[in-house]
Amino acid sequence: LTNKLLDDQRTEQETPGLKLANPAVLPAPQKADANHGDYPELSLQKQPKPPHVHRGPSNLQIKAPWRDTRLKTRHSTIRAAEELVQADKEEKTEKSIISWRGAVIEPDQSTEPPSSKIRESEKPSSVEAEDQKEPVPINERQLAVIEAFRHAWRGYKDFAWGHDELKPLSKSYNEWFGLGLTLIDALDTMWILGLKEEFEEARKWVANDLVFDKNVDVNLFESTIRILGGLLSTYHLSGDSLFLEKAKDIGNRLMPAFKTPSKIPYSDVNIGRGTAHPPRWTSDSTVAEVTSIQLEFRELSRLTGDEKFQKAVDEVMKHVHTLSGKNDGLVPMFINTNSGQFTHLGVYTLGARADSYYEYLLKQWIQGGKKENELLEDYMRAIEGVKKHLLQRSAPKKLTFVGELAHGHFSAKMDHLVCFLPGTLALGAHNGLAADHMKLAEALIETCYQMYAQVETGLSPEIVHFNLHAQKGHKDVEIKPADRHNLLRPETVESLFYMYRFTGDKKYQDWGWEILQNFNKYTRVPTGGYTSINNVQNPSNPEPRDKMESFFLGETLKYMFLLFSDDIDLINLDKYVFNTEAHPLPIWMPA
Ligand code: DMJ
Repeated sequence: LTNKLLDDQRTEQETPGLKLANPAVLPAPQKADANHGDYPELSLQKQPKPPHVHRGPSNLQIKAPWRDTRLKTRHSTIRAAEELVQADKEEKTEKSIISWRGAVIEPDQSTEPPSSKIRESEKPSSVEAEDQKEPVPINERQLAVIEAFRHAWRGYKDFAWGHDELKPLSKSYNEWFGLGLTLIDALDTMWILGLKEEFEEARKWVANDLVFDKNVDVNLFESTIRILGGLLSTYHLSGDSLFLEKAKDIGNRLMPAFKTPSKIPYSDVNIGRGTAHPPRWTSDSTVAEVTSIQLEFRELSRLTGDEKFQKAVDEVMKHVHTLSGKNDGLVPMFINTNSGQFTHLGVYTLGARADSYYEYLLKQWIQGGKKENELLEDYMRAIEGVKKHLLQRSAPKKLTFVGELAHGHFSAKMDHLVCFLPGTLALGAHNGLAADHMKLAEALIETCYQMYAQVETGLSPEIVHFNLHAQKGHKDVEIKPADRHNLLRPETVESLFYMYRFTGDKKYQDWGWEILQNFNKYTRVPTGGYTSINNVQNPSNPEPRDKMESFFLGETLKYMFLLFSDDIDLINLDKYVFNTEAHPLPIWMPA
C-alpha cells in the first residue's frame, strides 16, 4: 500500500502462561446510540441464538503456548515438524484434518466492563475452566506452516538479525526504518505458533536493542500497523509489560505527525527529532494511510488512559466522514494535509491507497463494541458503492471481481491487495450485517483464488486485468509484464481464513494449502528465507527478487496457520479484531 511497496513492488516473563493482558482502562466509546432506525439498510440482522458457548472474561488471553496445557500437543510436536512434513510429501496423501467445531457465534456481550485502572481483581477466574476444554491437536498442515516459519526465521536470524528485512539470496539485509521490522512483525506469530525459543530470543532483542530514540524518518502508517500494532498484540497475547512500554514509546514518538493545519497527519515522522513532514513531492497523504492507524492508537489510549492518541485518530475519521468528493461512499486516494480536502478526485479503487480505509471502518466499529454508527454508515454506504460502480463479471468463468473507476470509466483492473475484501465482508456478515455481504464474499474469494490458480506458478501477480468478453484461448485473468511480481502478500490467505472460520467449508483450507505449497516451490530459498519473485508466469525461472517482506512472517504465515486450525479459540473472532497487518487487538466490551 505504501509508495515504497508500490514502487518496488524481561527477563523472564512476569507470569508466563497465566498472565492476562490488558484489563481495559478506558470505557469503550459511548458516543453513539444504537438506533439504526432512520437508515434501514444499516439495521443489523437478527442473529440466530447460538448454542451455549463458554466464554471466559473478555481479557482472557491466549496463554504462553509452552505453558498452555491446551496447546501441549502443539508444542511437543513442533520439533518434529520437518519430519512430518517430509513424510507428508512422500506419502502424497492427506491425513484427515480435525473436525469443525461450529462457527457463527453471537458475540457474548456479558463480560465485565472496562474500568479506569488495571486491578488485580480483574484477573480472570476461569483459566481453569478454559483448561478443561478438549485440546485441539495441531495438524499436519499447521506443522507445515511452522516449518515454513522456522525456515524463514532461520534466514532472518542468520543474515538479517535486528534489521528490517531479509535479503535471502545475497544473505544480507535491507534497512527501511532501522527498527527490526521483521522481528517485531513476527513476534505474535511466534507466540501463536508456539515457538518458545524463537520468541524468547526475539524478546531479548526487543528488551536490549530496540531503541526508538533515533534520528530516522519513518512512515506513520507502516510503523503504526507493523510496529505499534505488533507490540500491542504481543503485549495482549503474552501479558509482558515490556511490549506495552515499547508501544507507548513509539506511539508518543509518532504523535508529531498530527501537527498539521488540517489535523490530517503527515505521512512521515522523524521519531528522534519529533518532527513530521509530507513526502518531498506533495503535501498530500494517502487516504488509506491516514484512516488505517485508528485501531492501534485507540487501543493505546485505552491501555494507557491517555486520550490524546484516540483523539487524534478519531478526529481524522470524523473529518473524513463529512468530506465531499466521495462517490456513493467510495473515497478518492489522496487527502491534503493543509486543506484537509480530498485531492485527485474521480478515481476510485479498493486497491492500493484506499484499501484499508474500508477495512478499518468495519473493524473500528467492531473494536468499539458496535456503537459508533458513523463508522457503520460509512462502511455500509461504501459497500453499496462497490456494488454499484466497481463490481463486474469476467469471461469465460463469470468471476465476480472489483475493478476501478477513473473519471467515469470502468477499468477491469484488480490489485491483489483487494483480496482483503472477502474476509472483511465475511467479518461484517458474522457481526450481523447484511447477508448478501456473505454472498459477495463467497464470490470474491473464488476470484482471488483464481488469481492464483489460473497462473503458471499457482501464485498471484500483484495486479490482474479481467477479460470482460470471452475470447478463444484466453482465461479470465490477464497479466501485464509490469504487474507479474509476487511480494508474498497475505490478502487472499487472510480472506481464506475468515471464510473457513465462518463457513467451515474445507475447500478454503485446500486452496490455502495449494498456495503454501506454491510458495514453497517457487519462493523458498534453500539457505533460509523466502523471496518475492518477479515473474509468476515463469515456473522455470520466477526471477527471485531477493527480498522477504516483513508481512510474510507477520501476516501470510500467521493467517495460514489460523486457516488450517479448527480451534475457534485460537484468536477468537468474537474477542479479537485483527489490524491490517494481522496483529490481533481485543474487542472492547461494553461499559
Ligand atoms: C501489509 O503491510 C498490510 O496488509 C497492508 O494493509 C497492505 N499491504 C501489506 C501486505 O500486502
